[in-house]
Amino acid sequence: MQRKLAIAAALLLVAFAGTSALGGTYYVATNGSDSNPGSSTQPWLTLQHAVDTIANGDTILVKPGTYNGCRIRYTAAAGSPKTLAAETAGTVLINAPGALAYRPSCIEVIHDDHGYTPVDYWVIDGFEVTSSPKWGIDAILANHLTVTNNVAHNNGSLGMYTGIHLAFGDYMLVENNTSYSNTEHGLYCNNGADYGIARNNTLYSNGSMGFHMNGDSEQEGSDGIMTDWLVEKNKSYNNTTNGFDGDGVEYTTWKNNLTYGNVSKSLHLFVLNGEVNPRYLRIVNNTFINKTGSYYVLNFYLNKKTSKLPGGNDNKIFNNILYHYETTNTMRGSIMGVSTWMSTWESDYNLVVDRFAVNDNKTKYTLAQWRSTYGLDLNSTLCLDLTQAVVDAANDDYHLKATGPAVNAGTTLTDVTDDIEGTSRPQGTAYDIGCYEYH
Ligand SMILES: [Ca+2]
Ligand SMILES: [Ca+2]
Repeated sequence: MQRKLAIAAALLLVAFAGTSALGGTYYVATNGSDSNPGSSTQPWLTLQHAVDTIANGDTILVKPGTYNGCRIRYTAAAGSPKTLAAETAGTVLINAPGALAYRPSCIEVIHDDHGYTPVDYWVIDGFEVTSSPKWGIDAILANHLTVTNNVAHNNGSLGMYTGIHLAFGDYMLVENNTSYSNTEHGLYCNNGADYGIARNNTLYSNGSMGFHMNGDSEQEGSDGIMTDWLVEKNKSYNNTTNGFDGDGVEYTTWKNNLTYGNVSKSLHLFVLNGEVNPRYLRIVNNTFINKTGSYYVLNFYLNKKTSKLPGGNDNKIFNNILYHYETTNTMRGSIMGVSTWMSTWESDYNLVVDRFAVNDNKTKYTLAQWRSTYGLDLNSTLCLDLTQAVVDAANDDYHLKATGPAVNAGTTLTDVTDDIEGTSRPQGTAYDIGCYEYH
């Protein structure tokens, strides 16, 4: 009987999916009219009319051209998303907020100016978003939001604002976007948002971080903790502060990511606005390259105020390239830890320079001292010349050299099944270190 019930439930799901697949498709074009029916031959004119009009399961396709943005204010439903998409990715430029903008940002997903009412299950796909006074794409309490295939650049003329800013919502998917030269961050997910995925985004030359994650307990409605994110296959480079960070983040994985050329750290884990110190994190198979003048590659930070918060425990650091160009400077290095947290950590099979520290550089170690003091990185590989490990560091090609020290020098990780380019792991005799598997 139980099996029959399960089959019936499965059939219901199929029927439901079939219904949503039959949702209507509507069009917007620069020569359209909002009094048209929204068909391909009689399209609408404005994005705002389109997003206000469609029903659950419907899709809006925007024809090539330049448009003002919109405020998405009505929710969709599980199994019946509403989609706002460029008919052809890269041919639709949105370079100003819409008439109903609150924030103002080019594409807003927010019900009202309080943001207390969720606007869920939307898909935003394929737009070039630029020249916003504040944020480019900007969502406040949009659960199950998908933001994909967009390019956000040169946004934030009124101050420090982010290309793609997604606050409060759980289960968000941010995939295949490029965000560059915005006045603040490339990608910013915050206000306690949980269960998100940031995958295959390219984030560069932003005024602050590539990807900023912030629990942000100061915002009403936020629990101050970012729980259970997957951050994978992203590239974050040449940003003005850090490549990645996490403020109040737990149970989160960074894997197969690449950083280089960022001004401060590759990955910074701390509490400023969050409510939990970094705990239960997996930092695996990343290539993190820190340039001259930057701080530690992987940096954990605890201060007097945040020492009253829970966390800091059970972090795992495997198979990463943690390279710093200043291999002899005692103020920079591969990992900055926190001494009171590290008895619960595991760190090994990384490619490192000969410098580690704890407690914001109060105590510094060589690799040998780090091993004997904490028992970490016993099988890690010392590398004082990156050109031995990667193909062409001077031109930012961090694929591995066949004969380099990172090839087949990692450990088997069952949650890392491929590399940043989709090459299955392992190739050869063992896992490689870093985001690229040599093949
Ligand atoms: Ca949360
Ligand atoms: Ca290998």
